[in-house]
Amino acid sequence: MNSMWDSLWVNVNLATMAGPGYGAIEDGAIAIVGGRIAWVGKRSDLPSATARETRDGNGFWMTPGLIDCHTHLVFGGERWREFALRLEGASYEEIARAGGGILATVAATRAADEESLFASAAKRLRPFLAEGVTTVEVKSGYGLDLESELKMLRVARRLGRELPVSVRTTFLGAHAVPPEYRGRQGDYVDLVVREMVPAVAAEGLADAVDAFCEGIAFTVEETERVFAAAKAAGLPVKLHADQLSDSGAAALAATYEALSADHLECTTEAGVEAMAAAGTVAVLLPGANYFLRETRRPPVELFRKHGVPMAIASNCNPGSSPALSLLLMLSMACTLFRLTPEEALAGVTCNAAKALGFDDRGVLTPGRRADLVLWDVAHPAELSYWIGGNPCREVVRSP
Ligand code: DI6
Repeated sequence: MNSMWDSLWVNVNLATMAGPGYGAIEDGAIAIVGGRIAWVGKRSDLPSATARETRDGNGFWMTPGLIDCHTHLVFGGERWREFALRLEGASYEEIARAGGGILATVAATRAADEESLFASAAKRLRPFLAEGVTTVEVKSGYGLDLESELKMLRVARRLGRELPVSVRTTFLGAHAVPPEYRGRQGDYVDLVVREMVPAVAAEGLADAVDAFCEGIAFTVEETERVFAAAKAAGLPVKLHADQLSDSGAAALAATYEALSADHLECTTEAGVEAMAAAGTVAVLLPGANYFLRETRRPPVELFRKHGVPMAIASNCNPGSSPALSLLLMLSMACTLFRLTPEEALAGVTCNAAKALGFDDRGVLTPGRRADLVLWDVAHPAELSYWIGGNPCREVVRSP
């Protein structure tokens, strides 16, 4: 063989995430052509192709670029006062019902211009990028009127153009009922369904549609209307499901072949079975569990039993998870939810890719995007082990 590779990494251990045991290849090599992985294997099996550039991995571990598949990164203001109130005993729901919570952030986001929303979101995004995140999902849902929702989605798209990260956007108009529709929830759902979903789809600003199906948010029937509108607009769906109570939301998500159902602290076995049958990914958000001091846990044993893939995400948002570290979420997924370190890493690579509908990333195999991270660790389990610190030494991102 005499083909030419753009670059070749040697002296590197690979956690390919394509197979059990991290899909590990010790003393491996990985070659890149045109931003795609061209060859992966043992260094001893390297074919005799030449490379324009050969890189020494220093004996470190390499993983796929990390994927944060559930964030609310774009928002105005912050909510540290609520944190203090909750520490004094107020519940998340009580604060929301009193007009705080999501609606407080809606007011701040509506008031903010696009430039300042971009600046604050970019500031929050940078620590993720420094930790090897190469793909991030960003939701709207703090605008709750058409113009403000479009503004959030435009800012999210701009993050992907101006920072070294792929951005997937999700329209979350059904996140809360805005103040001007108080007492007229059905009218607001009409607005979401008739105007917002079609407009967002027409402008090409959303890759998926999400909703918050919960006692303090939208009912199963209202969520179904939003999902039907999404399907009509040709957009896949995701769902904030069973976070604070079991409303059968996970099963609803499965009925609509949702890419993912997220949170799931209160999901029952029937919901898990439905997700398994539909191929819906369970996105677990340990940051919210920790920050809200929630004691219920997502049914991890049932996800394993029924073969539902589990992803992990930061859920970065000002109210329930002001998290700026995806690696910390790996640690929390293990300590709080009892995932294994291998499951946690799969949760931010191959399974997070599935949760976003990607089949071109999340594993190190030929043909996939060359989104790669080099870590100064002796074993990939260390990525879930350290609390704080950042062993990321280099990020390679496919253009
Ligand atoms: N569940 C959450 O944890 C976030 N959204 C949702 O539906 C919280 C958003 C917030 O409190 O601002």
